[in-house]
Amino acid sequence: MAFLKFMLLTVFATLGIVRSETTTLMQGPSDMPKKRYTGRAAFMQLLIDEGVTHLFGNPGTTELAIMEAVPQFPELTYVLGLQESAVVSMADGFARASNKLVAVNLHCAPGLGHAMGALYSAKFSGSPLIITAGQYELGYGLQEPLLYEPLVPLAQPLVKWAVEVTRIQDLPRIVRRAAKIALTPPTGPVFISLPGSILDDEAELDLGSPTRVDASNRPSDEALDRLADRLLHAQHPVIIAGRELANHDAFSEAGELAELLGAAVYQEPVPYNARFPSTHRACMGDLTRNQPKVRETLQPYDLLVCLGADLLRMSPYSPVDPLPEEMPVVHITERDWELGKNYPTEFAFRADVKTTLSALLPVLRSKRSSEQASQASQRLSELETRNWCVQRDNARKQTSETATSKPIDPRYLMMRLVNALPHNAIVVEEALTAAPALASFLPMQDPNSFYGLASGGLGFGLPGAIGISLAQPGRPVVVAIGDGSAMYGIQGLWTAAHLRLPITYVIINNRSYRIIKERLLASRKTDRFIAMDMKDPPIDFVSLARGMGLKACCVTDPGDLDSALRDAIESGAPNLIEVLVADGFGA
Ligand SMILES: Cc1ncc(C[n+]2csc(CCOP(=O)(O)OP(=O)(O)O)c2C)c(N)n1
Ligand SMILES: [Mg+2]
Repeated sequence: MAFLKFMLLTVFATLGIVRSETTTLMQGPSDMPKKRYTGRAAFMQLLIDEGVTHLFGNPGTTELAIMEAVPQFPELTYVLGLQESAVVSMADGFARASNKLVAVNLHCAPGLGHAMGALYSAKFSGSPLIITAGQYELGYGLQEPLLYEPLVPLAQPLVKWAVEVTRIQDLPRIVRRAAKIALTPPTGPVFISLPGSILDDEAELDLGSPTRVDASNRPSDEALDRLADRLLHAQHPVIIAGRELANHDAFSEAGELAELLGAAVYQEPVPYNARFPSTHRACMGDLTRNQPKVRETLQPYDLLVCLGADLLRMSPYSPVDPLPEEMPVVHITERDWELGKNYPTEFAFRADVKTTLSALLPVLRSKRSSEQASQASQRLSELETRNWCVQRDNARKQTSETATSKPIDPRYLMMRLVNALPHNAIVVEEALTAAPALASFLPMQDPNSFYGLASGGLGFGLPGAIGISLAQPGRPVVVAIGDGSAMYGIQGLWTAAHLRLPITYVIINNRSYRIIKERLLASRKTDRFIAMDMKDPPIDFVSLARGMGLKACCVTDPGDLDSALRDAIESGAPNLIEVLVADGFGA
């Protein structure tokens, strides 16, 4: 029948009639070769077709159909996490370190519930995850069995799209659409609820093919021309370098922009990733999230260029606005939501930061007068007297004075940790009160050299490092993590050991939530610290790690740090080093 219709339409088309229908018939899904699939096999095949290589999960009864299919699809590696929050953090880490689509399979409502904090972080980082969860057979939920709750409304607030499959025939369209949505900037997680009856159903299906939206766009030549004039007329330009520079491998373009303009460069306040090479002579380091300090830092400048960054995303409230009054803003980002979100923006471009800079640089080079060039080079010479490298030298001198302090000074630990890193190491940071010291010693190098606590939601770092390691095989991963933070994702230790990943966990153990104490003292002027200590009993991280199959040791003497760190990193095996550090309040 289909053949007859095809022949007829071909004849009509030759005569110039119903041309579009013919095209539809030849290219449309209905006439593509169909094959018989179970829902579970179609789901797995669709993920593979979309380029997914890893499925992170934690199985239960409602996921058994998937678990039955897993061995038949060896192209897709199943990674087991022992709690759903850890599962999503691992997937988030993989996505952040690869920019690739990643799949997750969680256990119905309680599993998705466990994962919500990690899903918040994945949303914050814009990780392209297809999160799925098993659901009861369609209709059975009405009887309210154990573990039942509708899943779509649970996931909805934290994803770009949430849907339940209600017919096996929709599975290809849903997975294809989910992949397209997750990967189209602004990228982010999506959610699919998979009822058992769909996974066990069978049908003739055309799986279709992926759609990728080309988002490598740039402003028009005319707009770039105006932008170049604006930039060259600034007397004191400053650049905020953001995560998109790392995601799009645009460090050299951003570096050249800084050179041409003689602009200071600050890394954006959210430590998503490396953002900008620290050893560039215009790099002034991290902008911080202290509003008065940010305002004071930016005050001397007369033009703010926000490159692939969020415009001054802060954390705790302050009555002081971080952006100085009347500061003109140029903002280039692929995330249109960020443009003009909090501040009026003179030039707002929704564009790919690398494509845009590549087109802008030649315009700047040709337009820049010799006077502008000499002013830019004067500004660069001035920046070189106080840039990140100069600040690092000062921090090293100051910190060396604490070399023999006991308990170990956390800043000294950070200095030794950075010193022990091989050139290709990746650092994962969830270090809270030790984070500023780490930032002062650790040079951001290649775009994959660093991943920080971006969303503020604790629990990413420990399991996130597993996904990062899987996405960047061959690179040693070192995790600098607070004792409090480590406990939000501790189950990840087992997966790191199970997969024998080259990860060294450095637990900065001050036996407390030091940052919460400091904030209580600073903002509420009280030192009655309730529920901020983990001293009674103390947490024994060495036993925890050994209990989950990692090598582990505890360092109390600063003189033992170098050898412990080197041995652990060089072993190429999963390791944990617990370091007892000063708690900041005399112990
Ligand atoms: C999911 C989550 N729960 C609670 C918090 C609140 N919180 C922020 S920092 C912190 C303490 C972190 O302690 P630790 O990792 O030991 O670092 P330290 O402050 O001691 O340097 C807590 C509980 C949070 N940010 N996220
Ligand atoms: Mg602590």
